[in-house]
Amino acid sequence: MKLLVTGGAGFIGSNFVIYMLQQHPDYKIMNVDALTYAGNLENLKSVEGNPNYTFVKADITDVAAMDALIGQGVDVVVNFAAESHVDRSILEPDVFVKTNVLGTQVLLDAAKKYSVTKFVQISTDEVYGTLGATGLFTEETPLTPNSPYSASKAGGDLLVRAYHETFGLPVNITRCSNNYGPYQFPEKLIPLMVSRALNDGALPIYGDGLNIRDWLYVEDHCSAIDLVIHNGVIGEVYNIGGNNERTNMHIVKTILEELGKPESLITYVQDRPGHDRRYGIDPTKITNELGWKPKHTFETGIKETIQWYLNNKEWWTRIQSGEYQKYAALQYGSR
Ligand code: NAD
Ligand code: TDX
Repeated sequence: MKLLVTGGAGFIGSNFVIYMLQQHPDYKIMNVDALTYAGNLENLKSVEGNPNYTFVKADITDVAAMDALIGQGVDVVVNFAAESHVDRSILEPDVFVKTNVLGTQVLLDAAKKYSVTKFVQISTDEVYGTLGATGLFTEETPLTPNSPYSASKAGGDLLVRAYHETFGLPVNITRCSNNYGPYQFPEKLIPLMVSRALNDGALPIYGDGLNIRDWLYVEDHCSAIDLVIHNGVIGEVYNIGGNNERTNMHIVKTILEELGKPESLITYVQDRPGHDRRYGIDPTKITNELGWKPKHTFETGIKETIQWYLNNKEWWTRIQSGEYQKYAALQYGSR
């Protein structure tokens, strides 16, 4: 099988490339990534030189480049490439629409032209909007995105659906909850808090800290996508989540405890505009229909993750010293 993975130099994409080369050593994997601030080829050092792995630097909005790549006998396209950070989407929504909506459509056109056997769109639970105190997101929950990021992801999802309905393109859409694990860019909650705590910096909690996210260890996400590629029923959406709802405050206190740092580092800052209160995924469909089961509990996953950031300080220190500085200054000021 020949897979085109887009955004494979990012957090989940690079974990997925590594996972797939381990699980399916005979598959050919082509990774296309524009290497934005979030793309980092260092994540893929362990697979460099593998004859079944190739990397191409290109933008998914580039029609000619995507045509040339997918025209090389690609069987399955897995689309991870996206602008992925909610806070950045509030600062500059335009690039989110470009990559997440237009980029998806460019890929869909090439996938249709070359009749790929499947197009898998990696989406997010954020397209469902926010939950109150009760209930869970199912695949039937209406899309009511609240941020420019989630609206752009919903736009991409709707195009994927439309290419299936209109042109018969064989597609699946996966919508997962918050991922955590190795190689996550230190702008997202867990790596941000670990890296700031290690430097004895302030830990910025938005609002009251009681917003809830449903955490999924990245490797468990990868195993779910692998199942969807092989066994997902064409045209279907699959929600992926590990039943790990936690408040942000719980996450931050766990990190502080694990690192032996004081709670006095916690700093309440202005809330994120449009901040979704609670996400919670109902994974019944993928569990019952595809037999997916996560391997990690949150308690083991978070410990392994914190340990990874402790062991790989150079990785995140290098990232934080580059382009990231400009964003951090805008988002967090001098704190
Ligand atoms: P990430 O920001 O770490 O990585 C995104 C990758 O896409 C980067 O390597 C970047 O260089 C690349 N990219 C961006 N724009 C591109 C373009 N125009 N052309 C080609 N490449 C481009 O993101 P992530 O956290 O790994 O998320 C991957 C996917 O999973 C995204 O589609 C995201 O919406 C989705 N998702 C993420 C989470 C999460 O918790 N991280 C949860 C649910 C869904
Ligand atoms: O400094 C912070 N302080 C804070 O309180 C940051 C960065 C976040 N938060 C809060 C906001 C959220 O309630 O922590 C929670 C998690 O924030 P993020 O890590 O930014 O993730 P989230 O907004 O939930 O979105 C993530 O999960 C769904 C990914 O970034 C998306 O790509 C994915 O679709």
